[in-house]
Amino acid sequence: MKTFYAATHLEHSPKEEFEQGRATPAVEIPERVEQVKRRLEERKIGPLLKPKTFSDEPILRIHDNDFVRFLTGAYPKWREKYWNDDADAVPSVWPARGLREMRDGDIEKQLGSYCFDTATPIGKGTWSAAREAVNIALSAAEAVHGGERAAFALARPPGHHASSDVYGGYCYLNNVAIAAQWLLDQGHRPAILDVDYHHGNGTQAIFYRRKDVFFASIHADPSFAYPHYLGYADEKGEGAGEEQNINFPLAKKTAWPEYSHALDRALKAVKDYGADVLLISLGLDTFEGDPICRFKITTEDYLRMGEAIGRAGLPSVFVFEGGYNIEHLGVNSVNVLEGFLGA
Ligand code: Q9C
Ligand code: ZN
Repeated sequence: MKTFYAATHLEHSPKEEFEQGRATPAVEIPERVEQVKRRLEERKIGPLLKPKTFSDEPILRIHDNDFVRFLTGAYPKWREKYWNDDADAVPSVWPARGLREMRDGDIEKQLGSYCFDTATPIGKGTWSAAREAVNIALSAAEAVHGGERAAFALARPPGHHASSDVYGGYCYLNNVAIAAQWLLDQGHRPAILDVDYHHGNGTQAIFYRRKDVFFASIHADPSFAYPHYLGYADEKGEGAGEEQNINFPLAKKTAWPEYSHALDRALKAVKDYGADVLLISLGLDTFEGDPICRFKITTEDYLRMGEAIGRAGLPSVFVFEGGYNIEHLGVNSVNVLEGFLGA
């Protein structure tokens, strides 16, 4: 299996995020992708390739122009305002009910308008890394479009929490949505399966009123887990997108028996939709040893997860998302790919 990788992500290296009332060490760090890269090399499952550079056009099929322009210039603008400080850009005030949403002007207004949490800092290397992650996802999509059975986009920052004009959850541009749209534009019928521990709220929002991209997500029930405000079972799509969205919110401590049941149902929905290409938002934060999540998926289970996805028999684009146990992340990720290849 071809993997696409670029070193650009190393420059996106957040030091801390803010949650539970305080600054905590960042978990979405460069070492994540480097661990997976090392494991891929160890297991020799295929070549590691540099991504091609795509134009902005595929990004603008998903994201608003003003949002992309904001992200491109946010860090310099922040630095200009806070020139005697070196902290990353994080919002501190939001246009909640009763306030006016104003996307232009002062960087503080823009941050609050475009970002939905305090966990997603913009630093010096953030934009170039997010932009390159899109190249990586598109290169993997292009490989599959060209006839490969599967490809792996080893990209960070992740993407599935970002919608057309809002970022958050360590995500800036929605890599998997951009790749799905690109495949659609080449004449495919794509479906997205999101197995990250957290609901893919950005991806869901992007395709919620559309019938041309199917979305299935298996995740921790948002009644207790991030992103809290989306990902419930009654969200089934709207308008033209009715019944084209399916959520499987699962309980704390979910282990393989219950997980695999949801996975089988999600894959059946993808098959019933008649997808001819599958994109997988591959988060490994369902792991029993993940530092910020609460599922009980084991290293062995990831082989079975890959096999189940492989049995669906669809050309597949794996796009890297979350997963924060650095030590086990390489083995767990590559187990999914090896399970897939063995199916
Ligand atoms: N106390 C991804 O996995 N913070 N994003 C959660 C829990 C944000 C996760 C707080 C989690 C974002 C791609
Ligand atoms: Zn996650």
